Amino acid sequence: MMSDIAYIGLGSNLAEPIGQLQKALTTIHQHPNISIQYCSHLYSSAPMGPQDQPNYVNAVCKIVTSLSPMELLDVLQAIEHEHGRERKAEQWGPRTLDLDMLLFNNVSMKNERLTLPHYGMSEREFVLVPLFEISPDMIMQDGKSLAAWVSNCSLNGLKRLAEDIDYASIAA
Ligand code: PH2
Ligand code: MG
Ligand code: MG
Repeated sequence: MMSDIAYIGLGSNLAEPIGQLQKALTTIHQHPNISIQYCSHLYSSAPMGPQDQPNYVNAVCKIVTSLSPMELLDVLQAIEHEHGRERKAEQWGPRTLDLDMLLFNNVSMKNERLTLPHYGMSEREFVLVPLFEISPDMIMQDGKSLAAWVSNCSLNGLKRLAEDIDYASIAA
């Protein structure tokens, strides 16, 4: 039964970012134990971290799954790897594809591979705004509304892109 709910943040700033996200969503949805329920619009965001890298394309999707958090992490990292992601020493450097597990039900956990909820969410406009688009009524782990988190976060020039995800090809 796919009854657990998770939110995934997608990001790319190399090698045709929109195509990277489109392809990643298709691959995620093809997994027998994962189904994509909604995806936000695509956003262009200024790089967090080193500034000498291209802008990112970011989005957030909501999935249902029968996988555990660690199994889901394995799947997401395998997909990053298939997309030519190289793990580099530089923190927050450019990447072809980043898939971050933001939330998994109401699970709170921390080990050397995974922290839930994702540790950086509250300061990242490129996570909060797309998340708000697909789950406007969400209450966060500190008891505040997602709407309050969004209004406390600097938007840093975040822009919704005109291009949309092609849902027909995800579900094909
Ligand atoms: N991801 C990073 C580093 N910096 N900046 C933006 N705007 N969007 C990202 O997804 C992003 C980033 C490392 O995961
Ligand atoms: Mg990330
Ligand atoms: Mg990551």
